[in-house]
Amino acid sequence: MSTEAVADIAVIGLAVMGQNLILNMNDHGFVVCAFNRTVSKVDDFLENEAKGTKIVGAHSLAEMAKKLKRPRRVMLLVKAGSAVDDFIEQLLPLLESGDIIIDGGNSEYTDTNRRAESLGKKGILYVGSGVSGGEEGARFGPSLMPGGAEAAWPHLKDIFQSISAKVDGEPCCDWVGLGGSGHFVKMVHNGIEYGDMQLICEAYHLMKDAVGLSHDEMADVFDQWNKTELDSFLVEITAGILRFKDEKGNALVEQIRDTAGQVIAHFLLRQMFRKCMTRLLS
Ligand code: NBP
Repeated sequence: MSTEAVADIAVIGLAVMGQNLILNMNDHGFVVCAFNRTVSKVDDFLENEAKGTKIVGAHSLAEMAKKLKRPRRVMLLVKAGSAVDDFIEQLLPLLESGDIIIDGGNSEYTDTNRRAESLGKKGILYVGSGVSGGEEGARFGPSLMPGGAEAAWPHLKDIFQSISAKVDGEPCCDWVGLGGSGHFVKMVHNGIEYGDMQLICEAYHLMKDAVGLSHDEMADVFDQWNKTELDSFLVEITAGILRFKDEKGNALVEQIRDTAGQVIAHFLLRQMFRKCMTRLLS
């Protein structure tokens, strides 16, 4: 692999979020250098999903740092917690003052505050960015909530606003504020989303067990609500989920064990929505 400084940004973490954000950046004309703790995944990615793109890879962090244009932009999409601290520690000897580290994972905002403060003293511009929209958002347009060292923003704005979702042409991404504010906003955003999901579940419970509506009738109510001020992604997919039948014609939702944690519940909703849409469109 060549070590010329060709890449606009590096992304570390080749699970679903990292891969999809890299492909999204590539679609928007940016050259991305991919790296992962398990290095074999770099080659797998280059030989499969990234084949035929401008994406480059690195087999070590040192090689990755050499491939980056200045100031270096390195985005982490790894499991929140110690993995982020471990990568920061390994990156530090390879970076110089004014280089930028972005944590795009779901880090606790207090951790981001701590990292932003300690890296600021070393001259590294640290950014914690909420990334919302799951794997499809990452691939085709996430909502991005960057915050931290504001001097990093002019170097990130073009990439972040290009790859983000757009509403009426406006990017779903702007600078949020200092320290861990990006991750704080993501936490509030998730809190609202999960509160919304709880309300939907309680409405379903009352309609089903107190009023005795069938699944199709409940779906009609959600469809109706989606034409009012309650219009939203979650209300829309709930109608599809309630209408979704298994091979025997029974409502599939009743066969999902009611024991999921919040992240799994979110995931199930998305999976069910995808299945509903695939069936409806096929
Ligand atoms: P995961 O959260 O499953 O993380 C997988 C990545 O973390 C892999 O690159 C893995 O490397 C690396 N990793 C792990 Br696990 N432990 C590590 C360690 N101790 N040291 C170094 N690297 C380590 O991936 P994801 O679902 O793509 O999510 C990435 C981030 O984005 C997370 O913080 C997540 O909370 C956040 N997020 C996810 C979603 C979503 O819908 N999935 C949405 C929004 C935000 P390996 O390949 O070597 O094991």
